[in-house]
Amino acid sequence: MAEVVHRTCPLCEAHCGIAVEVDRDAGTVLGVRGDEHDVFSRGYLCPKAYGLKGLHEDPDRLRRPLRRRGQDWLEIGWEEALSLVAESLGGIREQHGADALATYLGNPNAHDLGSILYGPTFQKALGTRWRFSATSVDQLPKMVSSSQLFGSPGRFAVPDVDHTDYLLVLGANPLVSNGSLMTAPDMPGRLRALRERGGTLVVVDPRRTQTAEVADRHLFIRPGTDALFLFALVQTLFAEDLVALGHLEPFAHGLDELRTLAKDFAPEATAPASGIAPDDVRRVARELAGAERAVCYGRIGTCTQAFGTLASWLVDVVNALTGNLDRPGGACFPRGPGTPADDTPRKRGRFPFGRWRSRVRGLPEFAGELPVAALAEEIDTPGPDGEGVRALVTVAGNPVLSTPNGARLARALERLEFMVSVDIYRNETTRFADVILPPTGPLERMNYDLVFDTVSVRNNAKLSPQVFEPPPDARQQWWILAEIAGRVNGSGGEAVDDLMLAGLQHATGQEVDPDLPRGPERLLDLMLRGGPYDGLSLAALRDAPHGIDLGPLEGGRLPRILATESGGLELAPPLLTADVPRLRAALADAANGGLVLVGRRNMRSNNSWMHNVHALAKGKDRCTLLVHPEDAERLGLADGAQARVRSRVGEVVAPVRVSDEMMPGVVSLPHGHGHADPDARLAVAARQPGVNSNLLTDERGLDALSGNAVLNGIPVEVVAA
Ligand SMILES: Nc1nc2c(c(=O)[nH]1)N[C@H]1C(S)=C(S)[C@@H](COP(=O)(O)OP(=O)(O)OC[C@H]3O[C@@H](n4cnc5c(=O)[nH]c(N)nc54)[C@H](O)[C@@H]3O)O[C@H]1N2
Ligand SMILES: Nc1nc2c(c(=O)[nH]1)N[C@H]1C(S)=C(S)[C@@H](COP(=O)(O)OP(=O)(O)OC[C@H]3O[C@@H](n4cnc5c(=O)[nH]c(N)nc54)[C@H](O)[C@@H]3O)O[C@H]1N2
Ligand code: SF4
Ligand SMILES: [Mo]
Repeated sequence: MAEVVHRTCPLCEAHCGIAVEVDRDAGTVLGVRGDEHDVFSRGYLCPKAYGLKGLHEDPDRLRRPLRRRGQDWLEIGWEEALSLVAESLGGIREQHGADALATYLGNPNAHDLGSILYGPTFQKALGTRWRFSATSVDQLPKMVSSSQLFGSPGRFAVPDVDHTDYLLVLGANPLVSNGSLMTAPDMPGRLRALRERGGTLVVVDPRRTQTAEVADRHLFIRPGTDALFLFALVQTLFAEDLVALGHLEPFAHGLDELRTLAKDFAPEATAPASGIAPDDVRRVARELAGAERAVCYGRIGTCTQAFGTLASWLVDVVNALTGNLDRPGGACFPRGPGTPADDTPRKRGRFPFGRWRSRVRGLPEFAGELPVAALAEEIDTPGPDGEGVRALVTVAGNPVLSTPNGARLARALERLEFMVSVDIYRNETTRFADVILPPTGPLERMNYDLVFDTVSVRNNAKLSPQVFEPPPDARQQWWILAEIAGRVNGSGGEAVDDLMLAGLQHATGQEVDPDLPRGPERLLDLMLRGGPYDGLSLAALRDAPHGIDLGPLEGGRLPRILATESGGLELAPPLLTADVPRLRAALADAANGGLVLVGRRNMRSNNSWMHNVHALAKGKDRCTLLVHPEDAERLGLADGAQARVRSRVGEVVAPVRVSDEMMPGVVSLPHGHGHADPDARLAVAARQPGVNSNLLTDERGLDALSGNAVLNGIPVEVVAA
């Protein structure tokens, strides 16, 4: 019998409300529709949501633990698998110390409440400081910047797209990505509404993206130079006396220093490197200052580049200087339902950075983790006394396809003494594991988007019930993580769960509801009840299948929610300003004609892992190299012909698409492809494998300040193949 379950789509940050029609008896999905009653997404959906059916029914999706025996893979039971994992990890730790273990947590962890809650505990339980994640190929620079400006790495100023009059977008393509560090289902509708109320959209990108196509103006920028462009905006604001801090005035520090620093970055000085004409810079600065409500937003393109932290910082600085930080229609701080209330006493201080360093290259720790660009060398370069990573646990990550110099990482994984992957597929990374532990699929578990509540363009809360009862021999992700954490330390998953419960009861001042089962639900209930909204609880969310709207973003929350040492807003924090000389040196790097590579995303794919769903993967090859007509002619590349792309670390061959959507001198290749590994079990993806763009990105290329990988602006040579 057909039934409809309302929940959110867990595939991207937009977390749209969906109505999943199922035949429970058959265990099949009959259809996926947008939930028009969802308080936040109001029926919006992108094509990926239909992929949930394919994902649920995919015969390649793993359902039981796998153990590698030479060339073969055997299904084994959970008890055997978990004992093997605990013994192997425990044994290596005993012999070589905890730092012989490493962990890598990938992106889908952020979309699963179980992982969000139990992941950190699991990492701590292993005792290693060699913790890695997709953070350092993503938003790490923004976190470093936020930690210095606001005192907390997870405090993001989010563009109030629904109320702004002027939106400046750098290095993001929300019409395709559906937004990031900006949870906003239906970006097409929201941008349309902006234009309809007379607002202006300006996009700064080396490619005329789908978002740029609908914008009022698009400015090509040479990759890696956003910090120069943003500093030129800052210089103009000071020079033309347009700085107006508004309510930030009494507690904003560092204004004089900013003014002094900006002097070297006048629009004329930055134009040769950035490619953005001085008049265009001044116009944007004046418009930002003149608009009633304006906001600047930067994402992947501004983070995964050589000056990621400076660019991330200057985005917030521009918003502050124009009086748009912490004000409706500007950049606001969402009030996450599962976060502590504003009046909770907070620890103030200088946020620690570099408390330990990676062994081989000395890269700094941040918020308890090391840059993933260092993972391969920490495995393949043993120290004189045998130091180095010998065992790895990956959880929902595919670093062979998603981190720089994937070929070196693949070779390194082969050397490990032991590897375990918690993952739903045997893919380019997990195929190196000795054991793969598959959790339930996304429709077989409840969820709550704890992370995205803190970056939503509208405060809201929604619970996602599980759609299907998982099969009896399936295990939830939180349970697997708790079991490993417990067993390596001689206890079990329940002991870990009990400790977490005790910790959260203490932190929230709430008593657990004894009727709730073990696991994430009862922890979430504590957080909601102890959070900023009276009356919110698990039960309240259960009564609201289409979500609860908690109102628009608010302004005026600063300085209350700041956790800096001074208690103020630090506009020129020393850790960041110390990196400005490096940027000054880049002024001399005027575009020299060398080709550089950037990435892009595609509407029907999701990083590296939805390519095994036929409904999404079918159709034309999307893994193409975009080349500007002038470059194509100079290089002798014809549309549709194959090109060989080379960088310092590797080469790939990909079909060319000649298009003037590219800035001359810049080529674009999407990441997440390259599914030709014969040991992977991805039958559909293998039919149209594409190439791995991270065979070209260089593990040596880092944003020197944060250690984040440079995935855009890679120097390459392109020749006809
Ligand atoms: N060149 C280049 N590289 C990039 C980027 C870029 O723009 N350009 N973008 C970067 C960004 S922003 C990110 S976030 C990273 C992503 O990097 P990763 O997180 O390493 O990679 P994903 O492709 O998201 O892989 C997700 C993995 O999780 C598995 N999986 C999916 N759902 C679940 C689940 O519910 N549970 C478990 N246990 N496993 C699951 C999938 O099978 C897959 O193995 O890639 C980065 N890499
Ligand atoms: N369909 C789909 N949606 C996704 C994902 C997916 O893989 N597919 N991945 C999800 C994830 S994990 C994330 S983090 C988000 C990312 O979401 P977005 O940040 O919107 O990412 P992209 O669409 O890759 O857009 C990045 C843009 O930066 C540009 N760029 C490259 N280098 C530079 C530069 O130096 N300066 C400037 N100004 N621009 C530059 C590129 O041309 C590209 O247009 O998307 C999420 N949503
Ligand atoms: S935009 Fe698409 S993938 Fe993202 S949550 Fe909505 S339906 Fe899912
Ligand atoms: Mo990401």
